[in-house]
Amino acid sequence: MGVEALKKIQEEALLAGLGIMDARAVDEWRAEWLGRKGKLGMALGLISELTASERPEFGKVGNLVKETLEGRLVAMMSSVESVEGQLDWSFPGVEPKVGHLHLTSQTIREVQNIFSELGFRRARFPEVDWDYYAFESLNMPKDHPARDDWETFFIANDKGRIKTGAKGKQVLTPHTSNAQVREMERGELPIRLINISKTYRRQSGPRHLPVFHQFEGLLIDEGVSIANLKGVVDYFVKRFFGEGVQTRLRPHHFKFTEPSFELDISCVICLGTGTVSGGKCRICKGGWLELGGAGMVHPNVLKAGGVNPKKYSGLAFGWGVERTMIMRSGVNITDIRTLYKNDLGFLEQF
Ligand code: FA5
Repeated sequence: MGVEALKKIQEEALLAGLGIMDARAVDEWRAEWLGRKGKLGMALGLISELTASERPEFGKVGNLVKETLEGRLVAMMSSVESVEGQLDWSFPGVEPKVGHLHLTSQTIREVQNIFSELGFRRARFPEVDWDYYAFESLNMPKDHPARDDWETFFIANDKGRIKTGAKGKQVLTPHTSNAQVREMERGELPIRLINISKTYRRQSGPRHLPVFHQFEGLLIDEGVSIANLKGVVDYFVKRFFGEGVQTRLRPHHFKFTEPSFELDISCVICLGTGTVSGGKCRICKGGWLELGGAGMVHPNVLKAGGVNPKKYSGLAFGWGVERTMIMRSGVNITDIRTLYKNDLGFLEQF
């Protein structure tokens, strides 16, 4: 036993003291290193075994080590006191909150899964796109009044001017139909596509969101007919809303489909009867609910995408994710904007 052993004890004791945060551990540390039967005390007791010439040096180093460890003990005690003054270590812990996906994300996944059962591949396209893909290639020439229906947001440059390029103005996609020609341009046929994306319109109200989601289906192949359209929408509606729900194609007009339809489903609340407990159903108007637009892809749109309309035909549909999910829940959300108010009391129900 020599001075090196004392220095080693100091080093080990200081190391063992690192990170001590509570009074009991401080006390244990004190007993282990500075107590009467502690490691330093035991080592100092061995001085009697040293020669007379070794003892003065050993005694001097021993005192220094003792002072160092006592100084550390005082420091540990005061830091534990200040921490324990603020924290009650005996207090039960707080369980971390585990969240879940937002209702919209849940619905998007479900829609994607249902269409994948029919072989539709999910794709995404730019949400900041050119006028050409949002409108012009969809048989909606510049200044066509039908464009006003989409109430589009345009992107301005830093001088406040609308950004333009070779494919026209830059827009926030007002509908997911920009997927149509973009997908055709990839040059792979046949196409079975489901595009689920954010869409943007200058609208806000109880039934309108400025940012919402649509899902757009596109099927292009040889011999695609309205019967296929009815079959695809029927499959989705029965999987999503339930076996008993009926579909109806109602004539409508879109520039990019011919013929065009609005797709209605029988009301999930009154089961298509229009009445609940003898009174008028408060959800639907006469037994039907409007889901969204659909139709057979216009030959001009096929041509814009480089697809020969004499050989191929296609079906397309585009519906709002939020409106579709609200219809199913039967929850009478009187204001669609409730979905995005981050009200946990509301969101945790789903
Ligand atoms: C369209 O956007 C067409 N592109 C749909 C289409 C695609 C037709 C392919 C034919 C072929 P429309 O503007 O009707 O159509 O919008 C479709 C659906 O989006 C509506 O039925 C509604 O469910 C939803 N929607 C539209 N605007 C809003 C809004 N501001 N907030 C929430 N949902 C909306």
